[in-house]
Amino acid sequence: MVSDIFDPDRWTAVTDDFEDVTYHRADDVPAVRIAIDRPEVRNAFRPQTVDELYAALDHARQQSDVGCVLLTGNGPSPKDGGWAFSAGGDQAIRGESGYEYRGDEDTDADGADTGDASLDTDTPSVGRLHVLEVQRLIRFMPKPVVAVVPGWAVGGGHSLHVVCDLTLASEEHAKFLQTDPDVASFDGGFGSAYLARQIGQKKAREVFFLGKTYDAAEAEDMGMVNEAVPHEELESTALEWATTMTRKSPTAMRMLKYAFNLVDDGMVGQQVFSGEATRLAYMTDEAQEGRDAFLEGREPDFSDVPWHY
Ligand code: S0N
Repeated sequence: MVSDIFDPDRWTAVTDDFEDVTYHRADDVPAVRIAIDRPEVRNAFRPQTVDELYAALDHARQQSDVGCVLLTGNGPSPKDGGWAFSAGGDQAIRGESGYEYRGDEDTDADGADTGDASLDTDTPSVGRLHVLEVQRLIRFMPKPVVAVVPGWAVGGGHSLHVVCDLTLASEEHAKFLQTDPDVASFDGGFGSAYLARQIGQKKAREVFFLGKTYDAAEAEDMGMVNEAVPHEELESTALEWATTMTRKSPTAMRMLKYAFNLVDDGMVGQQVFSGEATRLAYMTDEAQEGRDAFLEGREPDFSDVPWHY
């Protein structure tokens, strides 16, 4: 079961190939729903989860008829009925230099190293925090990504909601907690610095240094959640948001997202914003005259182009 607040009549699976992630496309809205599907461990992510998240997000990025991504966690847990967006990195398989394995090929069912993967060419020999690649994909996604938080958002799971463009939370079950320093981990990027942009330096330091748990209403007051809604309305509200956003100008939405990013993203932000501006410029007669002049071996004639003011 995906989730008991998920309406199967409104969605079609994009793929059934993933083990840790479900990926659906809405039938009546140009939006997709990508969900971590490990409710029995509060949707903690192992490397395979991160790989599948990345693959689904990258697929969604490339769909020119998809204008919004909903990122969530399936639930409730079959063990105890608990809900989660994500409890971050799966601590059961964390190695000495990070999350070391990809796939199941050299681990047993519990993730323990069985030592029989010496010739695996796609298994990195050093740990790497490739969930940061997922964060960057969300950050640079040319369409809004909404974190739909049905329960716990903790550690690296908290960072994932922070980096999303908007956060919608379950009034009854959403809980926000940073345990990074408890498990000797630290997201010094978007998870903390961008969080401080959202809720201020003092509050962001409190989130990490005191490790308090905040409910949806508190998180909304702090400015890291856009809205808290009754649990049973979470998925339908997310689809309403997707409907609203996907009716707007795709170009304006993309340029606005990159403009919001630009102030914090330095030269990379400038590069991304400028790349989109160049794409728009290429559509003008002026750009086509420049191209044609080169191809025809003549000087370009920009004399008809106004110097806008
Ligand atoms: C989420 C918590 C608060 C839920 O508590 P609750 O409701 O009492 O449930 P539990 O009984 O504790 O949990 C239910 C079952 O789920 C398992 N489980 C929960 N979280 C994890 C986890 N992270 N890894 C593995 N298993 C998990 C429980 O063990 C339990 O299983 P059973 O039923 O078999 O006993 C509570 O569970 C909690 O505090 N969880 C741990 C949260 C945590 O510390 N997460 C890791 C934080 N660190 C990271 O995420 C790494 C970050 C990272 O890699 C990074 C570094 C630098 C830059 C970026 C990142 C990044 O990832 O973003």
